[in-house]
Amino acid sequence: MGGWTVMSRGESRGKAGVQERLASLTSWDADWSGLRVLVTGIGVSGFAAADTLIELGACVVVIDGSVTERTQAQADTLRIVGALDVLLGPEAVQSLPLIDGELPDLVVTSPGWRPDQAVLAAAARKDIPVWGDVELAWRVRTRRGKKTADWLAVTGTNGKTTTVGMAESMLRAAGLKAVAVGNVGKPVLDAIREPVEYDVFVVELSSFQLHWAESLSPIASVVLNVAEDHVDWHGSYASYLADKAKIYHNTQKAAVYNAEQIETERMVEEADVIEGCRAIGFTTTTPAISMVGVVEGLLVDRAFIAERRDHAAELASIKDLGRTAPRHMVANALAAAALVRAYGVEPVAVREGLRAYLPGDHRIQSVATVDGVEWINDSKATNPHAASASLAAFESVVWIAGGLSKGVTYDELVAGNSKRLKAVVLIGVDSSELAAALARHAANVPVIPVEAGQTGEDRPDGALIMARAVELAAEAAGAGDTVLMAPAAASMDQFASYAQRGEAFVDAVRNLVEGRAQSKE
Ligand code: UMA
Repeated sequence: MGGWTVMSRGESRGKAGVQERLASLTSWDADWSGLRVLVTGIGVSGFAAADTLIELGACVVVIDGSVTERTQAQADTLRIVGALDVLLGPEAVQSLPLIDGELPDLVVTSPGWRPDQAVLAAAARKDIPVWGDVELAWRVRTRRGKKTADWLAVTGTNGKTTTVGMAESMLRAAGLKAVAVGNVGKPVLDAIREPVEYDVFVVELSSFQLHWAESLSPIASVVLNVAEDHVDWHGSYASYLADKAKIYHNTQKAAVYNAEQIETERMVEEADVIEGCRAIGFTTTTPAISMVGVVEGLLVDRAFIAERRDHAAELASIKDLGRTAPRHMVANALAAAALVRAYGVEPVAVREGLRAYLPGDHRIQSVATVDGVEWINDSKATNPHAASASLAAFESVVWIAGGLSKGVTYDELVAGNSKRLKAVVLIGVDSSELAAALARHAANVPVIPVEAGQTGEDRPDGALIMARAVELAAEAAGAGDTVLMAPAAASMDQFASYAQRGEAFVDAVRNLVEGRAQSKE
């Protein structure tokens, strides 16, 4: 072919053309047809993203590294509804697939996929934009003939799920149609596609989801707290913080920060917010102006009332939070209150919402008291910061801990709580980091390892491991002690999820209670 070559369609359209097209995709009614999209992951969020894109008329290919009954069933469904292709297995996630003979215009990724994963790294090299499912959700949130829900956004190392639950409850008490979505478990895209006309989404955002989000502009947003977590995914603690800080970007009315954690205030100071957006602090002590806080057992507002210079409005009492309200629960309630107050919710609905809020299982859940020993399930404590908040609530603890450590350090956690520890029962396939921290800072506390017991095909039997851990903890504990299962680590080395780890603990404790009752008969 003398002197010239045939350009593929992708090339002829050119990168600038694709970028321009992507920039125009800011509503459900935009022209998504024929857009070549690669969706990575076929879990909860990948499925929702692929399903949405197919509905929008895009050409969708989905890839996932694992071949299980679940992924195969999801793949079958997506093929039926119109996915161009679904590729499963380790080889499917090694390189960028072609869609209709060309490279994808866009990648929409599931949050669990690390940026250095082979396909995502290849997309970066080829300058192919990568969005998360939440970025996609933001872009399709408006739809002709349907109400557009406002967004209140929540992130933080710990307390996200509680805070979105509390805010949802407060908004509902105010008569609004509200739902908690995002990392809490229900993809935002699912809520958007429901026939319900929601007023508000309370969106829980993980650092992973924030990493892949660019254009969100919530009415109010909060970083509850920050502590070392997910360092392996982000590459460093600094990158983790930078991704968390993105939540404040383009916030419209209130950027809410933790007045007891300077890092969160700095994030607000540095954020590029919408003009007129206010910085609002929350504190578990007396609030300064433009803060919500606590005065004599009452949750009060010095931010959203006209007389805030010398007055505070009562929102609720700490007692409205239930029997035991540790400090971090009060902090979560205040953060939720700040978000909904920024949205115009009246104080009375804050109180009613808190009273109606039922915290989920696996969060400092009292399971039983047997022979003077209280058994607590805090399987949700998947990092040192959460476990530390939990340990701080008890005097003398037999601590069940360990698991997948996510590259964090345990020195501060162990050193700060060594006085409360009576014994430690160690679970986890490799809990050597935690064991080493215990040896350094709590040398005289007995550490009792539970052998992994390779009983399953490729996963140890979680139920057996937990039953053994509970047995060993029962031997170590005496009247007045608390057995606290707050592992400070993720569960996936021995259990399917933190929920399953918690259920295994609850079952084992119940078996213990029944066994003791029978032996007394
Ligand atoms: N996969 C690969 N290759 C990879 C990684 C994953 O093929 O390198 C595949 C898996 O085989 C699986 C799918 O991708 O089929 C899973 O994707 P995912 O890990 O992103 O999980 P989803 O099922 O889409 O769930 C995600 C969140 N998971 C994570 O961020 C890890 C859920 O948060 C969230 O509820 C859901 O989207 C809806 O938004 C869970 C979580 O653990 C609860 N979050 C972390 C936390 O809270 O600390 C951030």
